[in-house]
Amino acid sequence: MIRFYFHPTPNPAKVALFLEETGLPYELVPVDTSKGEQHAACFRAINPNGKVPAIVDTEGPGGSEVRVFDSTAILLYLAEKTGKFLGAAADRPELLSWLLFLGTGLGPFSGQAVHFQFSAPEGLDYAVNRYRREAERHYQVLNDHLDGRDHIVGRTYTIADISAWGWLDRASRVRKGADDPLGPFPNLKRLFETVNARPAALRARAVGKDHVFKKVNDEETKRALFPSNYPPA
Ligand SMILES: N[C@@H](CCC(=O)N[C@@H](CS)C(=O)NCC(=O)O)C(=O)O
Repeated sequence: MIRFYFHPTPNPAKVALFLEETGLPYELVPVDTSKGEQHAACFRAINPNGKVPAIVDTEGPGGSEVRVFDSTAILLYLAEKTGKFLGAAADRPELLSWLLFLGTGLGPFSGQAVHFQFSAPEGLDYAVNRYRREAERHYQVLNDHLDGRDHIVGRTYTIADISAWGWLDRASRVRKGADDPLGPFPNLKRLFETVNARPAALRARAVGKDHVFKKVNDEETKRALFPSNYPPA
């Protein structure tokens, strides 16, 4: 059994999509990051970085219980465990390269672009430009790579495509104000729409819907999500 520590945000969404694609049995454990539940000692024991997603696999290597944190690590771990969505062995160098490109580049720059356009105090134009344009530059790199390709790696759907879906889903926030946020990146748009049309993507979007997550962005939420800028009172 997999325990899946979840909040309805882009990095957990990647794991939700993988789990729904494979049908691996899992138990959802909501972590309300707007309430600060990611900082609880019991959750830090599972992810010392205090972020979602994380999983506990009660049947890990050798039958032992293991934790895995960080969306890219979880995708790799579960793909190796199940043998699904890893692509061809000959393409492993490409798979690792694109997974890390997404996990350390496209994702974090997208996240910071959203932060500076929606959550930071106004007037920080340099930061907005820096992160938004870097996110767009990553979009362009992936868009160019996808020219003439249906998938990011090899000829099949892999965890790289699953990983990309998580943050591409937030393109309208990354490119705030754009009418068609993926329009200038047609290959990326095609990839997103292909993944998004999969039945598992519909199920992944429904994950956690029966849990009420906090929506209000008050002082408690700012302290929970941005502790370096909003230290405890
Ligand atoms: N590198 C990590 C990043 C995880 C991450 O930033 N998660 C966000 C949600 S998408 C989170 O937990 N935010 C709450 C917080 O930062 O306190 C991953 O890919 O899993």
